[in-house]
Amino acid sequence: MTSSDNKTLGKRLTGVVAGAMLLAGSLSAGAAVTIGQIEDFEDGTTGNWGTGQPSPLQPQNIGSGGPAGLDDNYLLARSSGGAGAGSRLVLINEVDFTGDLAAAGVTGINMDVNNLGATALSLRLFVESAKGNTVSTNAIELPSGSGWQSVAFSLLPEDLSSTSPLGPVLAAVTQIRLFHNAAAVFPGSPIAASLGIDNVSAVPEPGAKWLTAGGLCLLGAYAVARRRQVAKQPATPRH
Ligand SMILES: [Ca+2]
Ligand SMILES: [Ca+2]
Repeated sequence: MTSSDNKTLGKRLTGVVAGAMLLAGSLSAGAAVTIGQIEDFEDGTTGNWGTGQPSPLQPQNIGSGGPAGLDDNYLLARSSGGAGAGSRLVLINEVDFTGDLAAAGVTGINMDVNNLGATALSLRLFVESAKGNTVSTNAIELPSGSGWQSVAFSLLPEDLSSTSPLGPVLAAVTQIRLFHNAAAVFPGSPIAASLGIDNVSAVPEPGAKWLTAGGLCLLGAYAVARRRQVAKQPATPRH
């Protein structure tokens, strides 16, 4: 082997190791929440959303009629009202929004929702961890026949109600639930409901927005400075 061969081999090995590390990183990241992940239900599955108890009304993937219309799959969740399994509207996900939300920079979950039932819904998120739980302080009110609406569930501390310290809860999330209740407590009250959801995504921390805002402030300051500089110059007569 020449020295040049050795160098080439070294580069190849470095590439292989780097590739393996990237793969390992992406595999472990796949197990927890990541910014930008989106569930559009186009694979025909329920996208890891289910009901907690043996409900006779299991969520269903509907092949058409999502926000984009024809051929846009969405998930249909139903509840019966009354009592027993299936009486409450709830969708549980134990896969896609787990782990350290704070470390992942996730501070909200956005989705499209459509109230296909006859009763108005008060939608909230319930976040569960081994260190306690938390729930949306304010509901997203969705009237009957709402059509598809894009809604944002905030996971910022100021938008959550919790008896447990929020830090540890959001650092070790084991599942989230989308549910209906007029009050900020889980579980919700029984209701006969029919709810479509689609395009469920994890959204980034406002830190990113603050950065943008900071950048805009700098730009604004620069613009003001420029205007002042321009103003100091003798006015050009208009013709
Ligand atoms: Ca879809
Ligand atoms: Ca489709």
